[in-house]
Amino acid sequence: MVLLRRIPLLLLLATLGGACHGGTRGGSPLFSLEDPRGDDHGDGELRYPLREDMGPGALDLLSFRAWPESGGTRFEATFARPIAVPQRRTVDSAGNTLADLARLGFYTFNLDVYVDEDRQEGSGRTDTLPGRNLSLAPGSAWEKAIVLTPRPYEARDVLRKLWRESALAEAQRQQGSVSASAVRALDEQVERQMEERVFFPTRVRVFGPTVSFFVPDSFLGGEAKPSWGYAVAVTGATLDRRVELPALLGGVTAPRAQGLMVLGIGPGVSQERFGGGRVGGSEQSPVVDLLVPEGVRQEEVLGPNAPGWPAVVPASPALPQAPDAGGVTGEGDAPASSAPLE
Ligand SMILES: [Ca+2]
Ligand SMILES: [Ca+2]
Repeated sequence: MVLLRRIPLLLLLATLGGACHGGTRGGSPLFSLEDPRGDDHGDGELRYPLREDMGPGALDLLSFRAWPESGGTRFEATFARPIAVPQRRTVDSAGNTLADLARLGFYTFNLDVYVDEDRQEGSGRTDTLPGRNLSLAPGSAWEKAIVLTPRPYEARDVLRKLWRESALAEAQRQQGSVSASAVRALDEQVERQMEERVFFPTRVRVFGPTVSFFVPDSFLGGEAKPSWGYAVAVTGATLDRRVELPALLGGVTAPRAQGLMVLGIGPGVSQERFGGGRVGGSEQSPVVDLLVPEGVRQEEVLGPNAPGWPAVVPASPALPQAPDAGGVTGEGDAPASSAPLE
């Protein structure tokens, strides 16, 4: 399947030359953001797990772009190294192969994109998805989240469950007990948030170091605008949905915070998670790489005294994009973002 996908891409590349990017149609990008090479180290000390398929560079985001496509927007992320392809080796007792579990053509990472459409302080959410342990700055509160993950349908189910649990826990904390009808109302509220706010792409292409994914206008309310804020983060992905059962002993301990398909971080080194984590303190963010605006340091945003994470606005006044986004000049080479260059 991968091979079949590549053939038309190569033809397109040959035909359109520099005008074509990673399998999208020709033309100018809606916007283009760059991220430094070699900063796939979280707060500066994060280390990759001891795994052959995930070494330095694997989750190092270099660029994030958006292209117009019929009925929506095609986003494109490029990493420093080719994306690991799911192999046909058995990975669980049911006989599933990695390729069975990760059908979209990648399995090592999640890419979260939090979109601040109105850029109004106090409008939107500042939390991130479970397990990212990161908060947006108040001025970057998001309306929409796009979550590119290897198992989108499973991820959706897990997010629904986690959001329901946290809504119920919060209601219990405030009211003591919660009636059946109130539980139903909470579930409906969570369902609305899932529908309106979160999108899990399933039209995905992987090509070398680049992954592209389609997001329909019906979700974003139109094509992606350079005047919106984008907060983009890369995490390591997990494929299973094992549920921890901390309450078996004693039944009163609070459940450990669970993540959404996310590989955690801890001190030392490990095959199971990222290493180099801090000892003590609150839950550390396992984010490996993220975009920050000029003047903001990724290592601080992911550090122990994390300030709120500000989104990047591609058309920020500091570095305005060319007014004619549909022009032919600079095709495939849109002005760099306000993100710091190397
Ligand atoms: Ca990077
Ligand atoms: Ca970065």
